[in-house]
Amino acid sequence: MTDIIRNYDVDALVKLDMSHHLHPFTDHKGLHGEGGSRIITRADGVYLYDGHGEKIIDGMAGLWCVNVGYGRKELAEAAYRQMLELPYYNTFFKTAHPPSIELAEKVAGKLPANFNRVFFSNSGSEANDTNLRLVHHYWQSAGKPEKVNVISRENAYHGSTVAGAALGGMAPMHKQGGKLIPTIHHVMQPYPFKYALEMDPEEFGLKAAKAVEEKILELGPETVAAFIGEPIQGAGGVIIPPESYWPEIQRICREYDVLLICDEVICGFGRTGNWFGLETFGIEPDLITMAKGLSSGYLPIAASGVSDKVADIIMEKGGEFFHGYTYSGHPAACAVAIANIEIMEREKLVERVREETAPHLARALRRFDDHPLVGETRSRGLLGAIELVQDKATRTRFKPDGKAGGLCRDHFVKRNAIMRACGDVMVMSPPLTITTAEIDALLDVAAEALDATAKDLGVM
Ligand code: PXG
Repeated sequence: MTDIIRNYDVDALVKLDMSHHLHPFTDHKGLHGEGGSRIITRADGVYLYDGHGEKIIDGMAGLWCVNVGYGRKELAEAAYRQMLELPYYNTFFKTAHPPSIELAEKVAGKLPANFNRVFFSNSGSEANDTNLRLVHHYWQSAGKPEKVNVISRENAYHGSTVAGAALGGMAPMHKQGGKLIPTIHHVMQPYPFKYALEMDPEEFGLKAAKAVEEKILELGPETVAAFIGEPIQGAGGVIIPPESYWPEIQRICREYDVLLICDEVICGFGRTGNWFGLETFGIEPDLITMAKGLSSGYLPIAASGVSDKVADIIMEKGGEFFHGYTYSGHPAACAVAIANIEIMEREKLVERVREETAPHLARALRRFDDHPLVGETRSRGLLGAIELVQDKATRTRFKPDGKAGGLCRDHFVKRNAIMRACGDVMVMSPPLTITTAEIDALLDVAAEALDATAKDLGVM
């Protein structure tokens, strides 16, 4: 528990927020119309507290990131000690500092054996920018500069910088930005619930992977540089691919000499019951994107994992990689990330997810299978989803898209619980420290929220 509990003038803060603060992914007209933001003032374990002292169970670990839970003094102390010793120095121009070196070694030790190097940045978006730049640098170093095209999936989320948004497959983001990067292309996502009503899911998994092969052939394999994918698509709605999907993607990338980028921003650091989602699905990537769980969100830090295949060519060829951020490998953020990984190791959080809480969540979600609003529940590790539909048999959605999800999310909020609505999919991604009893408590709220939503929609 935190020692400092301040009292805030919540109403004044809400007004100031509306006057001066622009929020990410927000319709400000709508927000102001509803009276402004909820002010979160502190947190502990899996609970948040708002300015009125309400206790809220956080089924999203912030934004899929607070893996070790809130209130970890050890992480605050790691930052404090590092700031006193060396608050900042850069890692450009032939310098480094102990935390950046120690963290690079620690992260490389968690990655597959053919990954020995990491490049630091400050967010998942930046790490994906870095990976895209590394892809181009690699192919130029390898003497194949014509390999420039990158393939991603529809509804993927890879960040919000220009490269992040272009790599992602979020149609509304693309509409606001025009065609952001013309060498980035999108194919169908491996989303059986949406696309495989009358098809065997494993057969569908192969079909979705084949879409990548078709795109490679359409563009010309000699022009295709990389494929990027999240092991499980998070912000797209916790889309868990059939088992057949990733092995086939792997085969295709090898056959056409296409680099595979595994975006582990959500799946990494224990979320799927392994240190990385690539272990859960048997993926063997060339580049890995990490952020969020790397520091459990206590300070911003992200990293690109670089395989020997990529690093060796770049190093053999030589020449400067004209890329980096002022805060690449920030000492305090690195110190926190090291302490965060140590907590995960000491408390065996990955094992706990795999052996205890993930199987519990999978079982517990089944209670909703017969609910009139629920088309499917699914989970892997501590990523869970509940699909909301108007018609269970045909999987028809309510109109307009997102209405049912929005109503359901609001019923959660009213009950002091957080699950996120991705359109009409309710998703959860709680801290990895959540107990089975806390999972049950969250799902008890889900039961009430689903019933209330069904009533709103005239289904119950
Ligand atoms: N890749 C993946 C797979 C992500 O989920 C990013 C990259 C970008 O990370 P940064 O640190 O630049 O935000 C993400 C981030 C949501 C939501 O509403 C999801 C993310 C970020 C913000 C909101 O589900 N994912």
